[in-house]
Amino acid sequence: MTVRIGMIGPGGMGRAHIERIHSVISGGRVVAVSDVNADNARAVADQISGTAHASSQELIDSPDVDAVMITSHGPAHKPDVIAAIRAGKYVFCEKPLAPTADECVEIMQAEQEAGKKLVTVGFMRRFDASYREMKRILDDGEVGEALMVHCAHRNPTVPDFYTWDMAINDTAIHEIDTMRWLLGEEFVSVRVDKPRKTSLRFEHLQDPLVLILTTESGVRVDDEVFVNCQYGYDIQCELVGETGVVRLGDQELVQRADAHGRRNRLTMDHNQRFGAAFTTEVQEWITAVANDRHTGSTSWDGYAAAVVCDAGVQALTADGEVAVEMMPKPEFYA
Ligand code: NAD
Ligand code: ISE
Repeated sequence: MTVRIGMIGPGGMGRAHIERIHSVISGGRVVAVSDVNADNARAVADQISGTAHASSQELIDSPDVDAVMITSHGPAHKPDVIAAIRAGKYVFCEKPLAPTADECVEIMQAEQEAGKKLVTVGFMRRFDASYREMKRILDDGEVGEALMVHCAHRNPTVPDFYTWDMAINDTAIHEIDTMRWLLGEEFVSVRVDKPRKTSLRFEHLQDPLVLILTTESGVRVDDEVFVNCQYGYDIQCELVGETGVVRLGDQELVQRADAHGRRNRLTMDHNQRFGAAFTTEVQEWITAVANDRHTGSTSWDGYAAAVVCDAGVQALTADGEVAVEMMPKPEFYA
């Protein structure tokens, strides 16, 4: 069976997913698209010999669409995720599930009313081979109990529509989700430290910043977010355990040695750095949909990340720590 996918918002991320689905991944095909930018929908539909729908709802209701991928901007996600749930269709939604925890609660309510887990959130780092090996080492007790994790999330530059809160709910959300998954526990507080700002980008941003997060058991996670670092897409993570330390290898690209020295080529964006993780993530989703199963991060994970982000955004303007107030996990997501 080929899973016929309808994609809402085929911009940069969506087109990269289409490329993967049509050239590397098996079992699925993007057959329909919609976009607030109708010209974009038409152009992508022509490229894939598919249908351009006039609205998200029309795409979701189409009998030719088995499952939905949402790759529009975060603030646009909620109504389309809920419409897909109400149509009884599996839906893969790029992160964030929605920009605030309240919106994620509405999505969880709709999903529980449907009585079936239909929503997968695109937290692709859970599928990255290096993070998976780090988790195996921790879970097998090879470095003892986790005490601290040092993370860095650096982008070369961001566009001018990137607002100050996006450092948390668009960028740091990746570490927030990955650390919840890696450590297997929730965060209870967050603080934001604000170092000297880079002069190389927009005045409205606090760039860089450092999130200091604490988990239920007291593990301390620091996350440097620096989205105008100029030199590359540089993702770092070092977990300090009671008996050892494990850190991510440096990038996915080759190391080179020549007359100029020994050096790495750096990845420059998420598609280069996490290309293999995206492929595994989307392949697993398509295979699961074909077998009428849920896979990957749930709406609860989308909600939990959003609660921490909400507290993080508050911490941007607060002095000291902000508590993370999470609702009890519904049995449905246990
Ligand atoms: P983009 O601007 O390139 O594409 C977004 C597309 O959505 C555009 O074509 C836009 O016209 C369309 N759109 C906006 N509002 C819409 C609406 N209400 N209905 C239909 N279409 C709408 O953005 P992008 O960089 O591709 O990001 C898209 C999503 O992917 C975001 O949620 C972003 O956070 C996520 N993303 C994830 C990663 C990752 O590493 N996992 C990386 C980049 C982006
Ligand atoms: C973007 O939306 C992503 O998800 C990237 O992975 C991240 O590095 C970037 O900061 C975000 O804006």
